[in-house]
Amino acid sequence: MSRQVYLAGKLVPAEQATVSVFDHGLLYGDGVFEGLRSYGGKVFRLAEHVDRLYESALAICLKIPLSRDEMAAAINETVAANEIKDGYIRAVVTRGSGTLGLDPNRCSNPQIIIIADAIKLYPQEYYDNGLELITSSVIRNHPAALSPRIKSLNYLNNILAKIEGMKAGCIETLMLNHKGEVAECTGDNIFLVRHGKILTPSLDAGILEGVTRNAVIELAAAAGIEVRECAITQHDVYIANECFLTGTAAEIVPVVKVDDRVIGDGRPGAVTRQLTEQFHELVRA
Ligand code: PXG
Repeated sequence: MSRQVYLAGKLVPAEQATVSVFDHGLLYGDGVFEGLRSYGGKVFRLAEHVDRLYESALAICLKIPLSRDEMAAAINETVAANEIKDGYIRAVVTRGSGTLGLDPNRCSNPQIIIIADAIKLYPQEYYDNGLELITSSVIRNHPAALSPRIKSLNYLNNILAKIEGMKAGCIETLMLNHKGEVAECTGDNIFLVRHGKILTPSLDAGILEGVTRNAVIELAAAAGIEVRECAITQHDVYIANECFLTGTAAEIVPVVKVDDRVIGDGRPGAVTRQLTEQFHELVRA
């Protein structure tokens, strides 16, 4: 069976799923997207992802020509048509095809694309042993320039940081904000554990409000672990007992070294392991 991609209101074979070279998503990164996961054919926190997609679109004055329910149905339809059980879904809304000028008003209609694919996970080794991060010299976008709350098609900020990390042999990279505080990684949120309490940067650090981040905060609260959303410095990271990242693709992945400093005892910590177990139960529920 050939892969089916949702494009312009219907499912088409992947080979025929093409967009215009005049699409402002391509010309200017003018658009928004979501990355979602399905477990056993059911999309995890679909409503939350759809809400974030519409909030991102609202923030860039992009009116999506579907209701939220219709978008959710289109995502489910694409997952079902591809017989995806444990998969990865990309939903993209671009400004649509326009002229070579910036003017978004010259774009006729937003383009909606939904792709459902097999999930490519981090190697198991990272979950077993933890990963190493460096801090990037590239700071996260200033919220007054392009808010990191918007999941836009402009990911160059993150990609530049990722390039720097990959050169240093790191699969993820820590990004600071314009105030020098810890913000997030290129495609994952960050958490610390210190003295049994969980710390994570607050939204006003200029980060994406991760769906996985919110799920982990709920799981921690349910387990009676205190979670503080607050300003975090690199120093806080270096002296943490545990560190882990959260993201749709990564789920929860332990971090054991940052900028050559060993975190805790250099092994994935007990709180990280407990939350990982709880998260696995949640997604399989
Ligand atoms: N921060 C940023 C900048 C992200 O892009 C997260 C945090 C985690 O959010 P969720 O909602 O996923 O818990 C993200 C999302 C990829 C890829 O291919 C990464 C993300 C989304 C889609 C694809 O690496 N990260």
